[in-house]
Amino acid sequence: MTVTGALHGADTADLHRRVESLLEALDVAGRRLPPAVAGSARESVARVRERLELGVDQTIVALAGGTGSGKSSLFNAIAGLQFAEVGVKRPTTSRVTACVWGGDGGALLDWIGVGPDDRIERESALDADDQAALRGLVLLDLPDHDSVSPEHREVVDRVVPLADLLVWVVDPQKYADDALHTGYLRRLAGHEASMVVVLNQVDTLAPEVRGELADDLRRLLVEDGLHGVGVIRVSARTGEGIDTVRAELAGVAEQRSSAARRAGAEVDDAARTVGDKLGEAEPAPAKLAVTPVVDALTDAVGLPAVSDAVGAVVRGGASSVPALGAVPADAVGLVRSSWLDSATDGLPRAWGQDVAKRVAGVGELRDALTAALAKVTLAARPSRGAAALLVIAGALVVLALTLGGLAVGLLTGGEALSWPLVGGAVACLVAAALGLWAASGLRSAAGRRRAESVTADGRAAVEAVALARLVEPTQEVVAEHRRARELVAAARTPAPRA
Ligand SMILES: Nc1nc2c(ncn2[C@@H]2O[C@H](COP(=O)(O)OP(=O)(O)O)[C@@H](O)[C@H]2O)c(=O)[nH]1
Ligand SMILES: [Mg+2]
Repeated sequence: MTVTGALHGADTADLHRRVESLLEALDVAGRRLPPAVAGSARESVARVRERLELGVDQTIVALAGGTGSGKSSLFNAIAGLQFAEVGVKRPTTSRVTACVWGGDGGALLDWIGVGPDDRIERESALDADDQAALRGLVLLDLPDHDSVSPEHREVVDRVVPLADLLVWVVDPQKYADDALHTGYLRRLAGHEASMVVVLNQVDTLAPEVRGELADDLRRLLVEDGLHGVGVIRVSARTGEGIDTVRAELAGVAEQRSSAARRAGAEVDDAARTVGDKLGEAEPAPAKLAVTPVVDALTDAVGLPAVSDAVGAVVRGGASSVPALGAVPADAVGLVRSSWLDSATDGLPRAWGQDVAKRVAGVGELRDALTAALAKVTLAARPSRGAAALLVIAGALVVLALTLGGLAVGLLTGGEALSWPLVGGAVACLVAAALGLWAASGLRSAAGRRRAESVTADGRAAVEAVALARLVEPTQEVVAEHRRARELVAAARTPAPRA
């Protein structure tokens, strides 16, 4: 991805991050996005990526103007170097000279078309402090705009729109030339915000006429339709006004480059278009709750009645073990469609359709429910504890009768009434009654427990099917929607500038 020599700083890195987020959102959303939207977002991504290869952290300032206005002299004065050739008529060449502060900007300069011998890097260890304000700046000395060669004008026309700031250099002799105004400046109307005009060679003017001339130039600019464009009085020869120009350039270097802003706007546009095709939020968790599904399905198969019947067998009130009814297809269909209604609420149509495709169909659901319910144990037999108590109570009654019989036998034999025998018989009867009472309590407790366990087993079987075949596939789609939405939001959010 990285192009050797390109100055890839924070703005470039942040735009890469945003582009990757958008691409991931496109991947996650996949076919659920309209193909035209996804396609145009991918085209934007490709364009932005291509531009990012050059890096967008550098700000470009271009010096433009007619032959002899002093562009090259100004270039040298700003750079503090004698690099651009002064007094050379550029109509003979379409070469652009560049000075780069803080990095060589290789890829960007290649792209602009600056030859290897026409670039210089500023900001050495010695003068780093001096030049730090211009870090990230690329200063270009353009071919003369008044060149007769269309090829050279082409260079100017191509580079001017790339510039974060266009410095138009005029001199006192030619600042009012009609060719300059009608041929060029008028075409720049609308770009005032990224433009400044330098009135150079003011050293050739008497101090008292400098202001007048600058006013006249301002008036002409307004006539050109260029409102509010700054005019800076400069002498590249004496250095007058150069600090003002440098301050202007430092202000530009500090800002985000227009390439970064354009790329950011393109990413934002594309991400917004994608985001418009997503829902604002996912369905609330309550809409994805499994309990209502389990309630409806267990009712449909008659689980409550079956649980009660199993309990009755344990209580001893019934003898046959009932079976769970077949799973009715219409009930399954109803449960499934109301699940889809609730779980896809607020999702865009394509996402809702995807949920419907991913969850089990009615037949599959019904088969799975039947299979799961078949494994629920419904076997039941009367409580053993209660049966044991009944046997003991029966034995106690027999014992009481025996003791009573003995007492009666003794009486009829003429003996006195045996109180210990009578007492024993009564005690056995009381114990037998207690045993019967305990047995009935035991039976109903066991019946209740068994009924509850059948209900729990039946619900668990239905819930397992509902989770695996309805809830989980739905949650996958919902999670993908959330991820896509968050990625789009990330693509639209630039990191704060340091
Ligand atoms: N007196 C004076 N001459 C200048 C000034 N700037 C440039 N020149 C001269 O104007 C001529 C053209 O300058 P140059 O920088 O080559 O202009 P360019 O064609 O726009 O690049 C050269 O002879 C320079 O020495 C200035 O501020 N004052
Ligand atoms: Mg020149």
